[in-house]
This record gives sequence, C-alpha cells and structure tokens, in this order.
Amino acid sequence: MLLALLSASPAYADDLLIEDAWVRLSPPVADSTAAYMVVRNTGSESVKLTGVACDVADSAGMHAMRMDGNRMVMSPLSEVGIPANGEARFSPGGSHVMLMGLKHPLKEGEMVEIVFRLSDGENLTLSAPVRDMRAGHAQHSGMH
Ligand SMILES: [Cu+2]
Repeated sequence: MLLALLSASPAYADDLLIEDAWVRLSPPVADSTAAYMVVRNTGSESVKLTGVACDVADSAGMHAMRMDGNRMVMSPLSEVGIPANGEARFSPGGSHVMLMGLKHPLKEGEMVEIVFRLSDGENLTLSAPVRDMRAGHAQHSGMH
C-alpha cells in the first residue's frame, strides 16, 4: 500500500469511463432498487471494483444474477474485474448495483451519486439519473 502511494503511476480511476448510468425507479413502497451502468477500462492494466456505496441507501452492493432451478436469484459479488481495454456491464437481468434500504423514495430525474471502490484504494464517483423503466423516455420527458 505504501509503495503504491509513493509511486507515480496514475490512479486507475483516471482510466475508467462510465457510460449509460441510471437507477431504476422503484415503487414508493419498495425500499430497494438497482443501478446500472457500463464501466469501461481504457487503461493498459486490469482494475477491480472492490465495493460500492451510495448515500441514498443504507447499504449498496454488487450483485450477480443466476438461475436457481427455474428462478433467477441474486448473489453478492465481492469484486468485479475489468480487463485492460475491457468493460464491466451492469444491466437489467444481469449484474447490477443493488441499493438497499433507500432513505427516501426516489423521484424520476433525481441524480444519485454512486461511489465504487477500486483495487488501488481509490474511489470512482459517478452520478446516475433515476429513470422509470416502464415508460419510453421520449414520451415521458414532455410530461413534466
Ligand atoms: Cu440485487
């Protein structure tokens, strides 16, 4: 750790690009939801996401989806590796960032800040808009 701090190598966060980040609008009674995004690694070294936090939720975590018999179940991911020039994809029906224990009901269009912890000890902060997955965007934006 000390060596990493003393070295002049650039932080992994500088190599990571976030695309298509959004948070699913959940029904007001639900106290959890999921966030989705693509994390693209433009660097020449692999990077690991080792945790995630979100200030609108009591806890957050990376989850995978898998089939258990004939139903989909979620399981926590302790880390997600992103190869050099590769990407990690969090998308509906697949891996996602779970936001558990929402502190207030989210509103469409609200920006939610999400912080990934990286394997070099740095943080990667992004903000993602809350979107209603059931409605088309084009029609929806005119209604506000
Ligand atoms: Cu989940």
